[in-house]
Amino acid sequence: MNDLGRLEDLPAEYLAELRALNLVPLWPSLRAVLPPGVPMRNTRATHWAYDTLKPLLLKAGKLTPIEKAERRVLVLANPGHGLEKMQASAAMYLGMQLLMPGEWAPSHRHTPNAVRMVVEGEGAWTTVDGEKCPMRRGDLILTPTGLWHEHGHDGTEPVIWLDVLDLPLVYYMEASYHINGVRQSVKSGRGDRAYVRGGIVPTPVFERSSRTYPMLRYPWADARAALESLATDRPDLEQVQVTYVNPETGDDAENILGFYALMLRPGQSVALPARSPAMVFHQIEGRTQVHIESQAFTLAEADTCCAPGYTKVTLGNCSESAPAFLFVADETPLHRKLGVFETRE
Ligand code: 1HN
Repeated sequence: MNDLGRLEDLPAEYLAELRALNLVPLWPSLRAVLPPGVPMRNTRATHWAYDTLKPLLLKAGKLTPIEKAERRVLVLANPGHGLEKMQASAAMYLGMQLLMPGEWAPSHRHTPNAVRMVVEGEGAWTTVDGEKCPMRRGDLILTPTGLWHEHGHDGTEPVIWLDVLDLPLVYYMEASYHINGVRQSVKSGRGDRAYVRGGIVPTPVFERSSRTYPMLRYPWADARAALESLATDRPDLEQVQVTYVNPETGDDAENILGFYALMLRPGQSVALPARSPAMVFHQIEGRTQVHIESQAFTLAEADTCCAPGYTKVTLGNCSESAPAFLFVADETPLHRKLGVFETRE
């Protein structure tokens, strides 16, 4: 590769003249913005252990009342991006949110898309677009772009969930904003019941469904059962994985990030090829040994980690007798829409 001219090679007065006119020479920076073969990535393989994070989140519950926080969240920030950027990867934001019994996180809507993966506790609910979604461990609840959402808690123990948003991307696009609302009135009808049988979907007789997002809650019991059925039906299948999709269109559940559940058979190890999107892994059940290039983490239950794009990842079930279950989020829908998605062997 030929060397290109450096900024220091140019006369200072010439550079000053350019700067005064808001002009910049490309060639000194060309290799930095367009590196050979593999992109520059700020995203670093990072592990957040739940047992170290949880006491600090509970402490936030004591230090900051919900009225002073609106959303009481500790952000899982990737040090490669700088902690203040609050990014897990280029397009993904992760946070652990705490709601105490009796608390209410008021209704609002915003341009970034969000999902919640429920980690711990009973009795909380999220109302999205008038649909009251109970929150139980392992459930995935969508709050897609523009839909009103609020959280409440009628139980007796703290409830904690993982938020995944495409906030870094939407913020970068200068398209991130929110609007505050009032308490929603709950409408009848629940997508998780109406769409409970894959392949058999409600057919409106009098009018077509006007909902862009017909299913907002994906119960863990159904996702887990789908994985177990798939593992039994396809003993040859190496990657026992399901995708959370819109049941009417078959497209990804949201526009920008992709969401999946993965089962590792007892003792199984799976090598994922290097793909362009960054990935997030959250342990729902069991323990998983994760290798991301030269780094290794053991994901215990409720632990979360992320891997940069263009990087091989190996997942190994630590148990020889029980399956392990993981929730996965990635940037695949975004990369496919932009035409930059690739897999490398
Ligand atoms: C948000 O609206 C929630 O509604 C959680 O629970 C985390 C992080 C950034 C921006 C909006 C929520 C968020 C958020």
